[in-house]
Order: sequence, then C-alpha cells, then structure tokens
Amino acid sequence: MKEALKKIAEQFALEGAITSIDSLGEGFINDTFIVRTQGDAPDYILQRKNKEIFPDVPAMMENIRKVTEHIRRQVIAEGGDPMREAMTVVPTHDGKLCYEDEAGEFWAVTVFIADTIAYNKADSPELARKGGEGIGKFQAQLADFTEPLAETIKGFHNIRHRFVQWDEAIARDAAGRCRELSEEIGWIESRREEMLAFWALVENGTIPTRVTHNDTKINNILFDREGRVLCAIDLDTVMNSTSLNDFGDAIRSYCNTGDEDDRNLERVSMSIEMFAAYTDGYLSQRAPQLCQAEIDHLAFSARYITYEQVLRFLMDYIDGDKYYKTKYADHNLVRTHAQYKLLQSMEEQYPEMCRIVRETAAKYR
Ligand code: GN1
Ligand code: MG
Repeated sequence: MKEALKKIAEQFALEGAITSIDSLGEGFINDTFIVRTQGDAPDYILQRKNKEIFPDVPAMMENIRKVTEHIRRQVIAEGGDPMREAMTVVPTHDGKLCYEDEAGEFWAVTVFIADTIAYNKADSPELARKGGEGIGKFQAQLADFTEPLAETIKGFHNIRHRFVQWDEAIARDAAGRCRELSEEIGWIESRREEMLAFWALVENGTIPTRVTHNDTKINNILFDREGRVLCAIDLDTVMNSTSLNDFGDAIRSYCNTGDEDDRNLERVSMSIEMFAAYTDGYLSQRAPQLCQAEIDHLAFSARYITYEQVLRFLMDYIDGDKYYKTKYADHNLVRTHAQYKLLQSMEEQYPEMCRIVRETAAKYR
C-alpha cells in the first residue's frame, strides 16, 4: 500500500484500521481507490477529484452532501436501508467534506456499499428496465428537494455553452488536427440548429429544470444481486438541469449494442428492445410527475445527449486530449466515431422511439 495514500485516507473519520488501498473502476475523470479496513468496520471509497474539471471541489461536495442526506431521509421514511440505498459522505476529522493535500489536490471519501454489482454494459432488457426504474426513483426522491445547488461544471449539458467552447476549440486548433477532421466537424455543424432549438425550450421554461444526476451511464448505478437498483453513485455532477438528460444519457449507455469506444462500428447500434425496457422502467416511476413537454421530448433527449457526447469527444481530440483519460493515441477519435454511429442509429429509429414513449406514458399516466 502506498504510504502517501494511506496518509490521505487517515485524514478522514474512518472506522477501523486500514488494511489495504487499491485502484478501482473505470472513471474517465477522477482517480478512485478502495480502502479496506479491519474487522466489521465498513470499507471506503477514496477519490482524488479532478480539479482541472471541477473548479470548486468543496462546493461540489456540499451539493453531494445535501442530496445524499435528502435521499437518506426518504429511504428511512420508506423503511429502506439508508446505508445501502443512499451514499454516505465521510468527513475529515475536522468536519470538512474534502481534504486538500500539500500538492493542492482534493480528496473525498464515501462509504463503500458492499455486495453490489456495477455493470459496464446492460446485458438484458430486465436490467435496463431496473435501471430505468432506479433513475426514476432517484428523481422522484429529489422531487421535493429545494436547497440551492452549485453549478459544479458550467453549462454541463447546455449545448449553447458547448458551442461556445466548440467554436473556440476549432479556432484554436491546438493539436493541429482540424484539417483532417472535416467530415467529423460536418457531423456537428449539420445538427447545430436542431440541438439549439431543443435547448431553447429549456431556456424559455417550456421544459422545466429539476434536480438531476447528469451522468447516468450504467456504471454509475449500483445494483444488488437481484438486479435491483440500490442507488446512483458518482454524484459529482448533480445539479439543476432538465431531467430529460438523465434519461437520454442512460439510453446512450444501456441501449448501445457495442461499446462506447468500439472500433468495430458494425457492433454499434441502438437496441430498440432495450430502449423500450428502459423507458418502461423509467416511466413507471415518473410518468405522472412529468409535464407534457417532457414526455414529448423524452425520445429526442437520447439524440441530444449522444450528439453532445460526439461533440465532447471530438472537441477533446481537437484540443489534444486534455479532458478525458485516454488509453491510446486516437482514443477520443475512436469514441467520436462510435458515438456518431450510435447517434445515426437513434435517428433512424426515432419515429419508433417516439411511439414507444407515447404508448408507455399513456400506460402509466
Ligand atoms: C465521464 O466520470 P465518468 O467516467 O462517470 C463524464 C460524462 C461522460 C462520460 C462518458 C464529469 O463520466 O459526462 O458522459 O465520462 N463526466 C464528466 O463516458 O465529464
Ligand atoms: Mg463514473
């Protein structure tokens, strides 16, 4: 075990002596470790939060504390197990939600929830249905949350803001890659107006903003061994936005027949069967609370978020791979192509997606 990591973990109010610390998971942003402890004490998740991406880590941790405490109260009121169905933030010995080390890096700890499964791919419609139910429940638990939340990443799913960054990235052409990317850049430009038209509905209030997770890919959800969702993890981006994005981002992840970074584009498409299953689970929890404009744009939100992901991966490639962790030289470009293939598949199946949403909403309203 690295002594430096142990020293950091010891800043937090942990129960039990530390026995080991190891790397964990597949996150693209933070560095994550599991801290094992002796005897019956819980184990813990220790994370170095990426301060390049999250400019105000203490404010982010304050968001997470507020939201997880609210969920904990709901779980207790419903007779559930708050240690398994809510995340628990562990403060430092002096009561802070994160620790800043000598190098200026920010660290945070949560209780590790044992005996759970995190998937990187949804392998059955049943799992997709449970995932939809789970995020629907997460949103329902936060429906009466009224405290203010900090905007941890400015304009995170705001495509108007993304286009400002995009235009700057193209003008800068930091890695000198733009001249080889005219086709890919065209994919973004040809859809600019329809994406802005969708976002205008959020800006003018037609589509309301709510408390949303904003990063609902499947490996950010913990399942129990029966395939039931315990809770959503990775709450770094919990903020006020349109809750449609939580649906759209989950569809991008659960319904992809290939991998997010598949080199073999023939494997990549959107499974309409998985879409129907996820939609059913989600609307079983949310249909009565959503307004008509939200129902009407639910299917489009999958295109919106997948498009945004194409843009973000391509923009990072243009910037010289500064944002996402990459495993090889053109990883962000491979991701761009794979997500674009998924977007095209959604566009082809869009009328069918809309029909499924309409019929499923009618069933639960
Ligand atoms: C990042 O942190 P992680 O790996 O769960 C990213 C998401 C992207 C996702 C792509 C803060 O999620 O927005 O959709 O990668 N998180 C942040 O897989 O940018
Ligand atoms: Mg994650």
